[in-house]
Amino acid sequence: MGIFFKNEIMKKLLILFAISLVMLACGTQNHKTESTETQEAVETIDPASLETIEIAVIGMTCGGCERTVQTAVGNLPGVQSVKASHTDSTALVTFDPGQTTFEAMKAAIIDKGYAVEDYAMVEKPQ
Ligand SMILES: [Cu+2]
Repeated sequence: MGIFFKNEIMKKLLILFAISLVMLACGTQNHKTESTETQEAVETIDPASLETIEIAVIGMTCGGCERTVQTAVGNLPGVQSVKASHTDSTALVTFDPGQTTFEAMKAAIIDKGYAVEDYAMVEKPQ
């Protein structure tokens, strides 16, 4: 019990030491990191309001095409996940309908050189 207790104190001292090192490192770099901190926008998505649609995307021929579509749609606000498939010619998108629309996704996909036919709602798992 006594040894265990000592180890716990050592562990806490080491953690404190590590924390103070990190704080020192941060303190010396503050003037450099401040300009990039604005990127961290807080995006709040209510899981209950999410919808999933399957978009018919024409023209994808490989994994690279899938990634292009996924990135284009994924960059839209409120999009939680995108799974594109060139074999099925689909993109499965889960998103907050309060923040983006099918029309916005369609425009983003067309902008990358693919065609969009239509979309279908995907039932939420209950
Ligand atoms: Cu491709």
